[in-house]
Amino acid sequence: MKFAAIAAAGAVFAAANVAHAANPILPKLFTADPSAYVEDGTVYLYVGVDGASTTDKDYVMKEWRLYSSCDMKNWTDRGSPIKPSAFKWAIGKVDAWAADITKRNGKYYFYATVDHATIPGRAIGVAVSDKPEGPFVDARGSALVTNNMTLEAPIAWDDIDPGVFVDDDGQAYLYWGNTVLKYAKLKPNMTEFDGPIHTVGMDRFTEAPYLHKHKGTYYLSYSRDYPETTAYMTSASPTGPWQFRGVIMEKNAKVKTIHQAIIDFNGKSYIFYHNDKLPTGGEFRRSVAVEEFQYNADGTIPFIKQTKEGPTANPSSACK
Ligand code: FUB
Repeated sequence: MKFAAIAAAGAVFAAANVAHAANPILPKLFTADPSAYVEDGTVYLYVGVDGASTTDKDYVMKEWRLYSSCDMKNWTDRGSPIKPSAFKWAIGKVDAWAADITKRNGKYYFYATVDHATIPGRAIGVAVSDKPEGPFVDARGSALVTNNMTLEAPIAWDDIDPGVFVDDDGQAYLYWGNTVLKYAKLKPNMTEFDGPIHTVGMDRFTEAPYLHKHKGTYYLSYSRDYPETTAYMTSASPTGPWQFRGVIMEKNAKVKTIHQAIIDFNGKSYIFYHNDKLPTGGEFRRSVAVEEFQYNADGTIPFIKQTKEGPTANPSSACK
């Protein structure tokens, strides 16, 4: 091929991989449970793929996928960094439930909810990679959390939705849960707990705990009630005590879940979530969306409306 033809082919390929997004931001797939990680002026967005048909009555989640953006408007498909089958102890078929990622000591750790093959119920595994785009491999060869390790809620799905956070002093924490909120400290190897599993006594917690820090305050956001709204609490410490601060996003019209992730990127703040707004969307056919917001002067988070437009472009000069 001559240069012009190669360039044209490249442009077509690039266009095919980049979504110029209003909300929902990934219009070609049904996606859910966003987790976002920021590094080098780049936002890495990890989602579970909702593969259910319009008649399916449960989640059909065969893989997690990664998208990246330099401006919060254009999203590049980076493929699948890991599938649930990476966890050999899991059923590993349609169980790519919510996940979260962080970096520690130069490695990337991906905490994921899957179905355990031999211990009935959902479980949490941890996978590791040298790069945010993966590939990720099972870091333990066994589950980090299994359903029989926590007995406060008599359900098979109370050990789901890991939210991982590394504090400025290097200490890492894992929050997770459905119905009952739990957390534990992680050892520096990120694959073992350092001490006991704690529960956080609180009303109306459903799932999707997500811990982040902004200007010295710890924010623990989560899904509340069912159908879910997004609510949050704050504390001066990553382990509480927590002060309830209110609801920041209203429930969806059709889908009962909402699952948020909150980041700062290039001087602005954003919340990812999922809704049901792609055509034929619904309970098991969700779509990830994002909104920009500004913290109030006192550090509280305002109520955030879902929009069709999504954020305006915020190009990062640091993006690689
Ligand atoms: O995607 C499966 C489950 O639905 C997630 O683990 C929950 O957070 C809810 O979004």
